[in-house]
Amino acid sequence: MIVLPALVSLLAQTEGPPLRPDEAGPTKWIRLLPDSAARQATQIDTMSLVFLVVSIGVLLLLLVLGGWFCIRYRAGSPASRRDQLQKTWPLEVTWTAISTVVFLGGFFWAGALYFDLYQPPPDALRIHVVGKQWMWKVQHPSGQREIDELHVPAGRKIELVLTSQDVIHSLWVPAFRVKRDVLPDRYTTLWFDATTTGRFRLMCAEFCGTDHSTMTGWVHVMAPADYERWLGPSSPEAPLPDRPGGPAAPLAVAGRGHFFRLGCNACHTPTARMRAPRLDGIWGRPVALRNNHDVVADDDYIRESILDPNAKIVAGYPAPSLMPTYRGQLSEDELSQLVEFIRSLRGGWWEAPSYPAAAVREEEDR
Ligand code: HEC
Ligand SMILES: [Cu+2]
Repeated sequence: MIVLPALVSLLAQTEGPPLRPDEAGPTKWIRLLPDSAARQATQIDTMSLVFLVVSIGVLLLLLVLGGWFCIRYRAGSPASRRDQLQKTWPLEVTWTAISTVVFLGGFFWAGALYFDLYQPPPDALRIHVVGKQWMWKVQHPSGQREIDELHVPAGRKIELVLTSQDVIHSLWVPAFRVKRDVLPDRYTTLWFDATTTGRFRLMCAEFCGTDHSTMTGWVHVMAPADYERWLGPSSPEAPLPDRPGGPAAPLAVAGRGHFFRLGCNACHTPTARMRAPRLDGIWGRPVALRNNHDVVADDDYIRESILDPNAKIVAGYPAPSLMPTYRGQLSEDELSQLVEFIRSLRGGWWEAPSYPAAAVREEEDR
């Protein structure tokens, strides 16, 4: 019966100041769960607690009844064995119905939570994260970069767009109760709604080589005003990304730099001479393919179109594709920037100097 003391300490946890791993001080009780610092965390904890209580209830009922019958009807006991209950329909139907409702209820509850966790809301702030042996590289929409640190505003939906530049990793933030595999050659996403400001561990949860255990960092959840201050002024006038010493260019502006550097503009600008599909407005929309299927233009589709143009050819264009592959010509970071550029075209084509800071802000506010 190890669960009972555990349950007590779990309940006790909700009182008192939250203890952080980096905070020294006497531990008042055994900590079963890490901090709970996101809306998702509260939902998941509540659900786990209810499942735990229901399971313990059923367990206790069976144990008590089983034990009681063992003793009362042991061999040689004088207990009467005459009035045996016959099968009754009302009883059968009642207990079957109750357990069905309880367990199906749990199924739908967990299912709803699962779908919520796996569907980032469209108005989330998108931050790109690349895992590599053995660090996390972060790019904010306004161009700021950091390593093994992730600054986010509290009270704002955050979507992390994840990919790996080598092996499989997994990003885990225990205080948010979210974890997602980070895979090479595709994007996965993870989203959360941080509620509490503070510093919380983030780590790799998939053994990824010798120094896997050092692949950790911190999520800093800041008050929105502090986050704005932390971002600092972004400079959309700097069209060259990563100019040494220069201010960070917004991701989409950096991506636009690659678009011209790699010559995508020869085919894909609205005024280009070559025949190629327009990229403005495709984001999030279904694209009709040559093989009569439809595919929604999301991060993964754009990524695949760039690295492997023949994988999915747009309807009305010849196979093999006229578009060359760009595999090996872009780092993961640059690819994220290019994808963000194409995403930024969802509201229409824009020219470099006309991409104002206001648009970046608006993008972040959405
Ligand atoms: C030689 C002309 C050419 C160049 C250069 C070129 N593309 Fe393409 N691109 C095409 C053609 C033609 C298609 C349609 C056929 C296909 O799906 O492969 C296409 C399709 C695409 C699609 C899918 C569009 C849709 O409507 O679904 C994307 C995204 C894309 N290209 C991005 C890029 C990017 C980014 C670059 C630069 C790194 C680039 N292209 C360079 C010709 C080109
Ligand atoms: Cu890892």
